[in-house]
Amino acid sequence: MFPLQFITHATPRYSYLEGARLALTGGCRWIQLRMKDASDEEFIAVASELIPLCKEAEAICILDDRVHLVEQLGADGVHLGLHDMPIDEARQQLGEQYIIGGTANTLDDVDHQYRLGADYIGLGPFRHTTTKTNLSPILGIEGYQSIVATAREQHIDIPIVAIGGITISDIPDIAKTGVNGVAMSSAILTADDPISTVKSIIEL
Ligand code: 3NM
Repeated sequence: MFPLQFITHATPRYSYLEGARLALTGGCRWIQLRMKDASDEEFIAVASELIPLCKEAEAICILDDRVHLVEQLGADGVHLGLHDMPIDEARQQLGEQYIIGGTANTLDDVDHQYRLGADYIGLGPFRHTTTKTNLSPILGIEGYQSIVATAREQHIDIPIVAIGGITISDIPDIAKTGVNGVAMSSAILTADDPISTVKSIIEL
């Protein structure tokens, strides 16, 4: 079983909440609520419905970026990009009981986020994606191979999750690079049957 994180994204077909609900129904047990351009008010409205659903499913719910809402909403933690609040500062605010993830695009970023105390790394992008703007350079399989191998040599002992434009057919090759899981959005939301797609990914 290869762990899957689902990243929310609003599409013409599904709202943030509908997408997350499909992922949970398919068996995904890690949802990152990402609503980049939304106001806190909009974010809180969705999170207030999503977090109870995650708790019922015994799934982790991580908020993208919004450290200030984690405790108020009862989320499990926060994911921080390279230009968001530094991980050590978020840790000071939230404490050890919350999960804090960090984005990385290079080995230096992985090392940096690890030293600041991240619990896991989202390393990407694997390939081009329109789900995120201001995308960093693409890593491809070779990028993961080299970054993961060097990180392990340097005893940077932290779960690394691949992200960015990943489709189900990429997963076997990505898994071989030594990453610990994948984070996906559009490949699930644009699938003919998102629920069975999630099931297949989890069974891989
Ligand atoms: N972060 P999709 S790529 C949220 O490279 C996010 O750090 C990325 O969605 C990074 O599976 C990305 O639709 C988008 O590409 C992931």
